[in-house]
Amino acid sequence: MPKHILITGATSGFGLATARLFATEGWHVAGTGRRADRLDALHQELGDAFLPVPLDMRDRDAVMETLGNLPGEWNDVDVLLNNAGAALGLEPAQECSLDDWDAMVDTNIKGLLYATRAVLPGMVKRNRGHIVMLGSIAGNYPYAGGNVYCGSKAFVKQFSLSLRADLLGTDVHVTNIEPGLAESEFSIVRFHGDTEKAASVYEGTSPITPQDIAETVFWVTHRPAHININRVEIMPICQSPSGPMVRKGM
Ligand code: NDP
Ligand code: 8X3
Repeated sequence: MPKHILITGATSGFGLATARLFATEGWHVAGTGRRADRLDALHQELGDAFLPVPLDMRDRDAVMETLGNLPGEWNDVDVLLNNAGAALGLEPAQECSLDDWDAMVDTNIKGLLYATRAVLPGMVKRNRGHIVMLGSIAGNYPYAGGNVYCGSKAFVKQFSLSLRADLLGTDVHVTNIEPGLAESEFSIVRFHGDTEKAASVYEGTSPITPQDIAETVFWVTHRPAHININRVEIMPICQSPSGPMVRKGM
């Protein structure tokens, strides 16, 4: 009997690479995304091992109804990968678009909460399962222009740890994966479709790849059942944490 992973945001980047890896390893993969054409293409590629679930994670009723009632065996979710998310804009807070802020809060925080709430009761009832979050180093280290994105990922980190506390006494696992610089469509989305600006982020670097993250998701979900990987922070070797900034001449 194949195991089941539900991946939010399977149309691109980390989610897409994870869908491919888990399907190759014999898992059944349900994947959400707003771009139904990409979900259909993945369905063509992976066949019956893939269930396309077109969904906007910001739509609370649709997420609760759809992810809480997946068809047949698909509803016994072994792993939920809370991956759908975005950074929008890199302006200082006083110049940011409120629409961008709303979209980040609604997707990175609220969408993740809805998916978790939809799937968690079944996991607790079955007394098995694993919720894997795509947090970020942005939840650990602030940077200029990161404002709400950093805040949303700090929320994901603390929510993951709090879930562990709520789930104590069950065999449901929770892990927050916290990548640094990684190349996907992330920066194209951040810069609202400006592909040149997005490419410049990765120029002269060897960033994390979506495959690296897929392998990390696979690793954390294949540890012995008696342990829980709470957090995994990953950077490319060309990146390091930096300390607080100093303004001189004041
Ligand atoms: P991509 O932009 O390549 O992929 C984002 C995915 O999220 C897409 O499948 C997209 O699907 C989905 N998504 C976004 N908004 C919604 C929504 N409202 N409803 C449903 N799906 C949505 O980025 P990454 O793969 O890089 O990002 C994946 C996660 O990893 C995000 O949470 C991101 O914050 C995090 N992350 C990324 C890093 C990076 O540097 N790339 C580093 C650290 C963390 P669609 O557009 O079809 O709806
Ligand atoms: C993505 C990594 O540093 O661009 O979460 O915020 S960063």
